[in-house]
Amino acid sequence: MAPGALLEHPWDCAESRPNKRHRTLPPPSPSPPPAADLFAQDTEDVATAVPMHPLQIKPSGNAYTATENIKSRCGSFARLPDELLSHIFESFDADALVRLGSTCKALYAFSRLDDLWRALFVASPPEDFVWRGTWRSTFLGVPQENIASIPCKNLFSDVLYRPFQCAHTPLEPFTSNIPSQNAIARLFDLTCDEYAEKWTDKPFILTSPVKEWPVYETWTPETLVEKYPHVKFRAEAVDWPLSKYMSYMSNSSDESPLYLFDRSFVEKTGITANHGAPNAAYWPPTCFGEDLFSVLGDQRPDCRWMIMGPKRSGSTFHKDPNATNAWNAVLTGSKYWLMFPSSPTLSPPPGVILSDDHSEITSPLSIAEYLLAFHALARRTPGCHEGICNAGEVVHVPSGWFHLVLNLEDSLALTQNFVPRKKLSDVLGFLRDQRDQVSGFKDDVCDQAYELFVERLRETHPEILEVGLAELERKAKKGRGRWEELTKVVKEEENKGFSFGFGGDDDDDDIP
Ligand SMILES: O=C(O)CCC(=O)C(=O)O
Ligand SMILES: [Fe+2]
Repeated sequence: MAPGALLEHPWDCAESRPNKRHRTLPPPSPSPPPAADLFAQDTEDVATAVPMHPLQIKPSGNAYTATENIKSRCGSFARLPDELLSHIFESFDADALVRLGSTCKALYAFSRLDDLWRALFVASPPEDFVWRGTWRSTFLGVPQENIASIPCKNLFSDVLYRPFQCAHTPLEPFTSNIPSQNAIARLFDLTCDEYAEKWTDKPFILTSPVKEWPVYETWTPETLVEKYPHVKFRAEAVDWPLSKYMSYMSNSSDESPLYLFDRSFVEKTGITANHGAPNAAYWPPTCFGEDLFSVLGDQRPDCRWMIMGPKRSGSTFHKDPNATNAWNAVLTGSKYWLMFPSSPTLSPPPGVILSDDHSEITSPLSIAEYLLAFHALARRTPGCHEGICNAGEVVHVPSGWFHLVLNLEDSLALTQNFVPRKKLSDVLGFLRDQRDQVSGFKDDVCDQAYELFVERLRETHPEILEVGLAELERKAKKGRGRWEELTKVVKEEENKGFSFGFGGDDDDDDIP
């Protein structure tokens, strides 16, 4: 049947194209349109491996060849695009969702979107609960085996199908066969001098230091849950006892799995993290040298986290805070890293949009969605670095680099952010000039972080501070020099009676 055959009611095709604000993929139609060629290779490889949707929902494109679309049977709601309908459902409470879901199959399918139930759970987490495999079952307190699954045949919706597809698309094709020119360097270890001279601005993986740590091979999700089953750890917006998080880890299929990211794990587990202490459980790889933020003592910004998550969890593209460098050590599992350098003259990674002041980074909502839409292009983009960090290895993230991280297996990792001597000027510049983006400090320090850091460095490391400030000044001059160079061309042209620079009556004095 021709695509037009279903258009008897204009609202039948209200959701003919996915347009969710952050969802950027073309429809997962049975045969991808030519515009999808950038990622057709990857998506074609994986599309066949996605299982049937449990409610038998199909992507929107299938409506073109179907004889019926059951969305047309949900009364006035049928007039609304799926996108809008799902937004409206976000404002309903559990009772309204259950009631609406019992009126017809299409609304039933909308009411089953598990992200709606995740949001309800997070907004008012029950004091006590049993994780039951989905957010809906957990929130309603109904065991999975008592939940009916009504087939919704002839329902075609990308809004409903897409999260399921992203949660079940195999991701290995994106993380394997890393082109040699993109591969992050793998090294046994580095000396402090080698790091300072050659590696401070580059990503690399060290294969040796983590294997010396007492927590390596003794800290695993299983040993931790045995020791600390009732200790609550932070996982995004919720604090869950570790035993609950572990049952979530082993039995869930969220598109973006809840990620445990706890900054107080040292205090909660009672380990010693001080370098040099006789009973230290781990320590920063020695090549990174002194962390200059340590001069701030307990006024330093948050700097260490324990990270745990199931396969397919991870971090979407971001830069680390306050222009710090970071290391990220895998204790169990493995992580795929995708990184890009950044500078005022470089474009952000494909699929990533920066606000004018660079304070906000927008990219597809989930890692799977990013990989499906942009990975092939990212891989071909100059500056792309990729690598896999296995258990017992540590990756170095240079200051200011964009990075996306995907757990290839259930993983446990420790990470720390630090200020190496070579990057002091960048951190000073960030604290001084991007005050509204400074983060991780306690509230009473945040506004004065630059002044406090300078004061402490002056007391403890005056020569290093001197060098850092001189470097900052040098960079500022270089920046001004470049601006003058650019505007000189305009002025020369103006003197000749012609201007292509800013047009009309623009006055250079107004330009900072
Ligand atoms: O292990 C991960 O998911 C990456 C963590 C990360 O990038 C960070 O802590 O900034
Ligand atoms: Fe990061």
